[in-house]
Parts: sequence; structure tokens; C-alpha cells
Amino acid sequence: MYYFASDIHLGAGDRHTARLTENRFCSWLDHVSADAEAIYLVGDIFDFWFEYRRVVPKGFTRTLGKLSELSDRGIGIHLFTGNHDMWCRDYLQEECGIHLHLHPEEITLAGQRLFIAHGDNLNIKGQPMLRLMNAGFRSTTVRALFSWLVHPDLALKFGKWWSSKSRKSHGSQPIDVSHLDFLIEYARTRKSERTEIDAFIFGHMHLPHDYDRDGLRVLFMSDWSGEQASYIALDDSGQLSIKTFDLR
Ligand SMILES: [Mn+2]
Repeated sequence: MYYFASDIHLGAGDRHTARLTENRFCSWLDHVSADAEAIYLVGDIFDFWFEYRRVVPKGFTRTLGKLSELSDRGIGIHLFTGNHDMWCRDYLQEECGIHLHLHPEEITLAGQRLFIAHGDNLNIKGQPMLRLMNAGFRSTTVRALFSWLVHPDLALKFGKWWSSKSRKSHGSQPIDVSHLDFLIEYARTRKSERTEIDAFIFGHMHLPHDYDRDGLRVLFMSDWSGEQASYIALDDSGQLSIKTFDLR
């Protein structure tokens, strides 16, 4: 079995909320580790992560310990970065044995050709401000300057503020499936060029959905702030399905 989850946003909210989310996520990792070949974490696992060469953010010890334990047991742990946690260096790889994916990727699992991406920075051609901001966030020069010039305490304080602002602006109005259209359109275009892709897996929109029409399959996962989280399971026969994990 292969499992996919995204948008846990570890560290979001007050101390109590953040701990609760982390405990739930670790329970889920325990749950799926029973038969997981590999676990794919598809972005925004951390609400904010900025790694210096020799400094990493405080916290997340239960998660990092659990991921290390599973990877030591031989379960592949893959992390795709999202718009909240793209500033990873080598710590998660070297300390926890996590395979890091900094860009969308096509991967074949259980005979299925999957396109896996967090979902930010895709299909944003008509949005110059967003493109500029994304380019700035991803620039290695900006990042190097930031880590040389900004003390980690200040960087993390700023990051936490920015992350909560970003989440609130996204979460201010309820979204429905029509908000997923831009990623479904992205998938449709991509599939027309790469017909061998069987399914697309996205996070980012915090809305679970299984789009399956005219030979195009696009699956989305929820965030983990409600009473249920949804994740994706891929069984050994190549069947993909969205499953829910009760968080109460
Ligand atoms: Mn998110």
C-alpha cells in the first residue's frame, strides 16, 4: 500500500491546537505504517519551516521521531515541499531519512503513473503578482541573503506570522469544488502532452475531491484542521481512493 497526505500545517494555531494536530498526525502515521510500502507527504506538512545551514525550527519532535522510526523500519518517507515549507535543506534527509522532492514529479507506483505536486505555483500564468512572489520565495539568492542577514528567532517569528496570515486569507471564505478548476485544467493540459499519466495528486486547496471524467483522474486531499482528515490510498492492484481518518 502507498499513502498520501498533505496540509497538516504542523505548528499552526496555539500550543494546544498544534499539539493536538501533531498527535493526530502521528496516530495516522502509526495507522498506515501497518501495511505501508511508502508514505508521500504532499506539501505544507509544516505550517512554517525555514532551515539554516546549522539551525532548524524548534518543535515537531514527535513527528520527526515517528518519521525517522518508520524510515528506519524500511518504509519510504517522501516529502514534497509546499508553499509553507519549501525552505528545506538537508536536515530532514540526513537526520530522518526522508526523501525530499522540491518540485512536482511523475512517479510510477503499483503500476500507476502518478503526477504528484502540492499544487501551488501551477497554472498561475495570468497572475503576475503571484508569479513574482513565488519567484522571490524560490530564489536561492533571496534565500541565501535572508539566512545570512536575518537572525533565526526573527525569521521564525516572521514566518509564523506570515503563515497564519496566509492560512487566514485562504480560509476566510468557504471553498467549493469550482475552486479546484484551475488545477484540474492544469492536469488536463498536462495529460494531453503526457498521455501516460494515470492520475494527478494534489494538496494545497484543503478540499478533498476525486475528479474522474473523460479519462482524467485528479485527486485532492483535505487539511487536518476539522474533525476528519482525508488521505489517499493506493493499493497493490493500482486502485486509488480517498479515505478519511477520524481525528476526534
Ligand atoms: Mn496548505
